[in-house]
Amino acid sequence: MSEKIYDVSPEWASRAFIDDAKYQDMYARSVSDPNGFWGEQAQRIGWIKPFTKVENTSFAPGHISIKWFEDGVLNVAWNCIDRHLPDRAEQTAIIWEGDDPSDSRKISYRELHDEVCKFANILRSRNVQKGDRVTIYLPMIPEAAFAMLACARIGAIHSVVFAGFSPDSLAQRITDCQSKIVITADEGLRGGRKVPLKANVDAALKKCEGVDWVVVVKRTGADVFMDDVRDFWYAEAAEMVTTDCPCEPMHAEDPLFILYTSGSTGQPKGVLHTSGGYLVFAAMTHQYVFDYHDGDIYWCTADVGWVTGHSYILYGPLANGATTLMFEGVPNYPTNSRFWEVIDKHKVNIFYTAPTAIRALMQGGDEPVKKTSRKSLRLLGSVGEPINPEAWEWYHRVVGEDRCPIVDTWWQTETGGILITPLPGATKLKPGSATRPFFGVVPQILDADANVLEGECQGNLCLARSWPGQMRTVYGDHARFEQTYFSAYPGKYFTGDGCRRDADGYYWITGRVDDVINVSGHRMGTAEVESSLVAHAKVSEAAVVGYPHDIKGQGIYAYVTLMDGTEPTEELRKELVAWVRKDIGPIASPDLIQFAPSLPKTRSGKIMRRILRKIAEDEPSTLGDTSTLADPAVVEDLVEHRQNKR
Ligand code: 6R9
Repeated sequence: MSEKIYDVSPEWASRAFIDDAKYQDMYARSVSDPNGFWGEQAQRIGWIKPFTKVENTSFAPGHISIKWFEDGVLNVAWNCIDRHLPDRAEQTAIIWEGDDPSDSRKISYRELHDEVCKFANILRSRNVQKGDRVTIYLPMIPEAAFAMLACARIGAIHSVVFAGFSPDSLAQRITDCQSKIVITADEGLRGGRKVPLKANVDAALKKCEGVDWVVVVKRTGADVFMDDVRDFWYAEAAEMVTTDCPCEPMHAEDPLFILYTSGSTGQPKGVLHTSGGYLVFAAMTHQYVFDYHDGDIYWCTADVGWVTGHSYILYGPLANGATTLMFEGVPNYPTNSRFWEVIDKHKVNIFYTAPTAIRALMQGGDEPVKKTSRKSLRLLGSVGEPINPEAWEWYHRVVGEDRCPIVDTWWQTETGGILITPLPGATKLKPGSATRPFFGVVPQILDADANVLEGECQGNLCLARSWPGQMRTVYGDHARFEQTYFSAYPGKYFTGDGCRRDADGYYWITGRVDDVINVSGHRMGTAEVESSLVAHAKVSEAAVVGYPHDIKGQGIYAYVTLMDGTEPTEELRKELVAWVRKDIGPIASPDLIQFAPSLPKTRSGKIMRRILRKIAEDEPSTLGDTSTLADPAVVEDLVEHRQNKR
């Protein structure tokens, strides 16, 4: 681990909202008087009816219940748009930068209001009502933001499905939340390549029922199939509606959105977030972590299909009246300089991206960065996976020219917003550490026997109490919520992450300790990839683990046992990769497949993943205890035929 420490510069300590003394004070108050603290923080947003109660939460086994500001009434879209109209109607709300560098657009708060109202009226005209679910399968175009805010405006619950997911994955998510309407585009455009979104929706809808309407946004102008009854063009519908759409008053605990995320077992879970607490938390973290001041240009490179896009492209920034940049493209198109060119083009001050992108760009050397100015940059951020100190140093030295602090923000889909992070005016930085807890966050590190460890230690990361942005339930399955997050360590929320705390009380996230792998910052359940593989006629058994990958952080390593009599050929290997890619989506494609005559199992038939992980990581000397194996010879064969990293 890196031992370097970067002090807070005097300029940062004085310009930032929070310096170290203020952090200490506010943190102490946030844990000693959470009701007072959060009651005050909640005043940062507008309430139609003020709340009288702040926290009402329980992590008690059998009674998991999370409510914040529960008798308050608000509307999230009003807070993100209408509230700003008196002061900043002409200010840019969204800068949209297209895949093609010549394609960009600025949307003011007034235009955002009009577009969102039109979209909301289209939904209302199709009988979408408060509480109905709306599936959004869109590329990174402004209409994705309009659609999400339109749902929030009328109280519908959006479920955004990342546009890289396959028809089957989309169908599964539509079915789980019973959406009656799907919003998509003719095609997406990324890195010069087209993605057949409408065709994917058509394929998905062959596998699920109950969808009455498909709204299609024109992006590329491709000639796509349109069902006479079910499908209609967004632009045509938008001509029939007005730009006036009253906001639905919502209770703080009314759902805002569902976002599907992978876990250690079974199919992806619908993480449910509600209105009041989520918005307060997204807005507050956005302001303090990025030290967002009026007039700043802020860019988060995530996709709106992930939680980072929800909280830190859309809801947090817009609740703060910010200018937020939305980027349709990829870091290396048309060249490796694209990110830095966009920063110069739009004078970006705050830039938030993922370690996988940093590592990929770092491989291209310093020149593509150095040929750009980046003088507008003031702060850098990282999210999605642990950032290795080498990538951190490069990001700091080359991209930020030693002048921009880096906020390494740890959080999850489930947490709604950032929980462990430096604050740029308050926290000394250590490359690779997410540093200290945000206000109201009480991390604990536990050992396997559920002992809470003190001081310097390493173990499993739990959160001892609730915060307003916490997920409320798994959509339609509260028992699964309790089982997944509250059963390993009763009375605490278990994150699924391993963590070390150093002598300064800094937290170092070491990665997932469950059967979730983090590929390029995207979560993938090993069980999902396994069930896709075994669905192939030639596969008898499969076990999937993660292994260290230079760019992606983790790669997907699949051990596959074939049906008797099937030849393990290169061709079949390719076929299986393509199979999973088609079944789940490109992010789930195995990087390496090892054909295994059999898998290491205990005498009771359990696959010993610990051993498979060690082999994939090329650490056969640390296999540990193999005495419980039914057939120890299996391991030798696996070690001998281990696939090499590409
Ligand atoms: C926001 C987001 C969550 C998982 C999380 C952890 C990993 C995220 C991290 C990080 C180390 C960071 N993770 N940020 N690990 N340092 N700064 O990524 O949500 O897609 O749900 O993933 O990502 O393992 O548990 P999500």
